[in-house]
Amino acid sequence: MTLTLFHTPGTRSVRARWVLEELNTPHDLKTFEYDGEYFASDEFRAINPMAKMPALYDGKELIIELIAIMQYVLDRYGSGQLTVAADDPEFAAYLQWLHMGESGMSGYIATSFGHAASVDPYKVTEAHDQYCRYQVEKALGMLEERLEGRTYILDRGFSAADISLGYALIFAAVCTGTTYSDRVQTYLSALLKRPALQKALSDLPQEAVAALG
Ligand SMILES: N[C@@H](CCC(=O)N[C@@H](CS)C(=O)NCC(=O)O)C(=O)O
Repeated sequence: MTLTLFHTPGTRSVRARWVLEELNTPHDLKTFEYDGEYFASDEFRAINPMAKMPALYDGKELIIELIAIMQYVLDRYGSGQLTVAADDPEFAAYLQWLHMGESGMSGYIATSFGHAASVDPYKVTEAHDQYCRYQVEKALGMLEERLEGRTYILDRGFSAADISLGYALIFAAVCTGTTYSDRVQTYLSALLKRPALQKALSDLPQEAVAALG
């Protein structure tokens, strides 16, 4: 087996698991509970020099940025599934929402989550926390508009952009107590019905997963 995913339940690596499951791509899964001290150790930094999850190895090749991991798996192993070609009319929307889930949402959600945990070095100022929450609120407003008349973010149906966004919605609900409009909640509930996502969340307490809708 060439692909090895280093994963911590509930973290961004859920997206990597989800895409691998959607594509049915064989991989070896190495699961670690979150442990800041261990992640900072030389042993773990030999796996991921950034001391974070996720990390994907393809043989000796290491990829650590989540969206890059998704793109790598899609382009190398996906045979065009769940992605959009550059000459397709939905290409711009695809890229936009693929990245919105991480850069426009998860990064801010992670800051607010770390702040709420009140642990150094993740504590920020109240003003910065409010700023992060406001960024997520704006992204949710755009999502609300985009989902009018759509089940998934693209007209063609489910894509990797939904994986990016779906995880951001789960992350915000679980870690910052964010609640959603009926339309966004309906979208999240449709994503939660996907067997590949259920598998990617199977190592979390199932009451918490059920509470997501
Ligand atoms: N930009 C990275 C962020 C990765 C990241 O921050 N991962 C979190 C888990 S979701 C982590 O391992 N945090 C540990 C830490 O920052 O100490 C990506 O998109 O993969």
